[in-house]
Amino acid sequence: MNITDMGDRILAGDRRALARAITLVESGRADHREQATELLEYLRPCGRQGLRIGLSGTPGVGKSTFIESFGMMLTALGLRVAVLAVDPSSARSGGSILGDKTRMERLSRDPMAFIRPSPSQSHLGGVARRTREAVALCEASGFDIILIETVGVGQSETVVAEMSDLFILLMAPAGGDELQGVKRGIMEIADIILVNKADGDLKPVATRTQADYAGALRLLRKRPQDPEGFPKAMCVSALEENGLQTAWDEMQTLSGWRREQGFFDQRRADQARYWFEEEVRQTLLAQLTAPGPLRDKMQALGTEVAAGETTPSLAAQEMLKTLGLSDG
Ligand SMILES: Nc1nc2c(ncn2[C@@H]2O[C@H](COP(=O)(O)OP(=O)(O)OP(=O)(O)O)[C@@H](O)[C@H]2O)c(=O)[nH]1
Ligand SMILES: [Mg+2]
Repeated sequence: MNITDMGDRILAGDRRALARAITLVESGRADHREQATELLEYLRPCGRQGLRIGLSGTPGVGKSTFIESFGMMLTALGLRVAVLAVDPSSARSGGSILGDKTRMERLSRDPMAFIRPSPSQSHLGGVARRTREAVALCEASGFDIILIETVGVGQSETVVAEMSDLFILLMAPAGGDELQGVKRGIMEIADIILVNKADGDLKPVATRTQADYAGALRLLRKRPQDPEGFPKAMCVSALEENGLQTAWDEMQTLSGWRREQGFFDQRRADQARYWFEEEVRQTLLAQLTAPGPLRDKMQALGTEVAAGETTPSLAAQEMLKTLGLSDG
């Protein structure tokens, strides 16, 4: 299929074309990269925007269950929902969502939904780019909501937050000790904390946990991009489908306010700049570490520095000169 054809089909909402295009952006082959770039450029002027919702939480907290019931609620409202994932580790074999298809059985059969397992392996930087491009493809294809899931085990939350309009943290009901274990940095990027499993025996614990998080959020520095009352913590039950409508209402309130105040577009602009800079950094770094004359030069200079034959600064200057750069 030629690129213009593929682009037109995506714009027309053809799911198979979308799936093929995502495969294209996931490919590492140079000719595929070129085609992917061409395709994304072809689609860019369409200007379609979805709401990008990042979702993170530790293994077992209920992300898949939540996406299934939240996604079903959204499609019932007439919204088209795409689900993508950023999987920080290849440890979970074969992509998380695919193994989860049973948990998202209804959603994966819903014609209003599109579920894409995370691209396997590779470093987080590569996965980040491919996911961003997949987001762009889903938007061009007319999806209203793009859910981007990640397991909360480290850096991947930041990666997902940097490509989301709203960042949702799913938490388990827990005692005070565990609450302390939540990294401050993660709390600081959360827009809404949802304490899941607020049902059955866990309900009282969930309510206390929610109050604890609400208290912790109030202690954080006020962010300009938040209206009164945000970020906030709420209880939900993904299993019993409780609190999902309220959570959606809050997400709309927040994104609506940010749109009106200009923070929504500002955030996307900042994110675009961030990813541009990140890509330059990563590409430079990749050139320095991939086998070749640049890496050889790095190693040779490193050996000289280690042997005391030159200083780190002088060697760095020489390396930058080799790259056609200088530190001024
Ligand atoms: N009681 C209760 N259990 C839930 C709820 N949501 C999920 N669970 C259960 O928690 C377990 C883990 O749920 P998942 O949805 O697979 O969690 P996950 O975050 O996707 O887990 P990973 O994919 O391993 O990171 C399952 O046994 C679910 O049935 C809930 O709202 N209430
Ligand atoms: Mg899961």
